[in-house]
Order: sequence, then C-alpha cells, then structure tokens
Amino acid sequence: MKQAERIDDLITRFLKHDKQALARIITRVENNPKDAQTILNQLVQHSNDAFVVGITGSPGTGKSTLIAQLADLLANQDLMVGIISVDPSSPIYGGAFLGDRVRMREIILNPNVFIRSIASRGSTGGISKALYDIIRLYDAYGMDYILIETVGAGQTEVDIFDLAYTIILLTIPGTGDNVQVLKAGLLEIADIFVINKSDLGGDWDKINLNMMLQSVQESPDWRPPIVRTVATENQGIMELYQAIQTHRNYLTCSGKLDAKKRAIVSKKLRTLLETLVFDELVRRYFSIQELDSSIDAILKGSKDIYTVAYDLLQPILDKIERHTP
Ligand SMILES: Nc1nc2c(ncn2[C@@H]2O[C@H](COP(=O)(O)OP(=O)(O)OP(=O)(O)O)[C@@H](O)[C@H]2O)c(=O)[nH]1
Ligand SMILES: [Mg+2]
Repeated sequence: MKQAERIDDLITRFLKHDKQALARIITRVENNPKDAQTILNQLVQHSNDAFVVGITGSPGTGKSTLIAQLADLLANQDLMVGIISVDPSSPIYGGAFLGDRVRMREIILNPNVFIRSIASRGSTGGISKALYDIIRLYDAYGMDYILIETVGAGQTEVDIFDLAYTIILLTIPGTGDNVQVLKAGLLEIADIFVINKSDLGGDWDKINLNMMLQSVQESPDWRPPIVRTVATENQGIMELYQAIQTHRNYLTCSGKLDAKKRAIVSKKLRTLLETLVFDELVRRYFSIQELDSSIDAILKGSKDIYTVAYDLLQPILDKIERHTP
C-alpha cells in the first residue's frame, strides 16, 4: 500500500514536469516489472504525440554534439525534448555521452531537456524494451521530440530503426565513411543524411552520396535530403530541423506515420505475449529435466529440433483441447 502511494506521488510530480520524478519513474519501470505495469497503466491517458527521431552514425561523427544543438534549437521554441543515448558497448566510447562533452553538460541544465542513457551491454531485447518504455514515459511526460543516439554498428541500431519515425544518418567528409554506410545497408534505411564536420570539406562527399542514393532508390516517394552541418559551430542545424519537419509532414500526409505506430505496437505486443505465454507454459508444463533431456536428444542426434519442439507442444495442446468446450 505504501509502495502504491509513493508511485502515485511520483506520478503527480511527473505530470507537473518534475525532472527528478521522471528520472525516478524511469528507474522504477526499468527495474521492477510490477511497478512498470502500475505506472504505465496510470499514464495511458497521457500522451503528447511525441515525434521520435533516431540519430545514428559511426563513433565520433558528432552525434552527441549535433543532438545537443538540435535540442537547444527545439527547447528555444518552447518545445520539450527527451534524449536517449544508447551507449556503445566498447569501453573506449562507453559513458562518454556526458563526460567530456561541454555542450551536453550545458543542455542538460535546460528545463525543457532531459537525457537518459541505456547501456547496450546485454541482450538486444533488453535495449529494445528499455527504449520502448522510455519513449512511452517521455511521451506521457509531455515531450514534443524524442531524440535517440546510437552508434551505427552492431545490433543496437536495428532497434531504433524499429522505433524511430525519422532516421538520420551522420557521416563525415573524406573518411570513406560513405562506403561503410553502403556496406552496412544503411543507405536504404536513412530518411535524412547529414554530412557533419563540413568545416573539413564535404563537397565531394555530397556528390558521392547523391550518386549512391540514386543507384539504390528506383522511384522513391521520399528522396532523402543531404544536409551539411558543422555541429560544433551550430551551422546547418536549422536546415536539419526543417528536413525533419518535411519528413514528418510526408509521413503524416501519406498515412505512413499511423502505419508505423501501429507496426511498433503490434511488434511490441507480440514479443510481450511470446514471452508471457512461453514463461507461463514452462512454469506449468515443463520440468527442467524434461527440457534438458530434450536438448540431450538433439545433441546426440536421436531427434531433430523441430520434432522435439512439436513433441513438447503436443501434450499441452491436447490438454487445452480437452478443457475447451
Ligand atoms: N571539426 C568538427 N568537429 C566536430 C564537429 N562536430 C563534432 N565534432 C567533434 O568531434 C568529436 C566527437 O563528437 P561527438 O559529438 O562526441 O561524436 P559522437 O558521434 O557522439 O561520438 P560517440 O558517441 O563516441 O560515437 C568531438 O571532439 C567534437 O567536438 C564538427 O562539425 N566539426
Ligand atoms: Mg556520442
């Protein structure tokens, strides 16, 4: 009972835009599934229709610097911005989001801006869940924009492609980074390209990127714009914001935004149900020994994995059938 009152109190403060309450609520949702259900259920009516933007690119391309500038621009228009940084697992970059980035430390003091990091160590499913929950909480809190930073390598970026409405890909001039982008299959997925560090060049990179885009896209109804920025000097940030607005309008008018939102909820609900149903079935019907001996049978080559799975499932289906009128 006491626990529930404390959650109510936290939610009251959360809805009054108390950043400390937001931080505590995120922690409660991350750490305790029961609290998560209570909290998220109490917040269902609250949504600000936040627009979710994913920003990805190789390490050091300037993602954090750019996000800080973009957040500043949005906050100055009286918009509220929630930032999520998915920390790369490499210890070299891990945790660097706030540490030595002066702009980031400034931006966090802005009352309209809130930052949260998620460690990408651990399972991909874990990041996906944390991202989904924080996005939902930011939206309920009243954020207008949610900006997610991930390094475009490994598994993590897949999650933002699933969850963000607009994907921005950062490259930098003259590093062959474009080739990496092409290899990673990011060209087809990005909605907006940014050539950051344009103080170091970028004319040729823009032409190059344009050619690459033409070769992969046959007749797109959205042609990704290429924006050149110097994040450290706050140059090109307004153009980037306009490009985001244009993409947002395109998604809204074409019905793709609603379709995307539906796909996100559908996928999330399915994953959740899979876990719940599986856990419940294991709890009710399987013994650890039974599962272990099935694994032994597969390893010994006496049964194939599909047969084992169906053999395990069939008695459960029979039982359910017998109980269904
Ligand atoms: N010359 C120049 N340097 C920049 C620019 N933008 C960012 N930088 C510098 O590039 C370095 C990396 O910037 P970050 O914003 O930390 O890059 P990041 O992509 O977030 O890096 P990780 O999170 O570690 O992957 C910093 O020293 C920035 O000051 C730019 O437009 N021009
Ligand atoms: Mg960063």
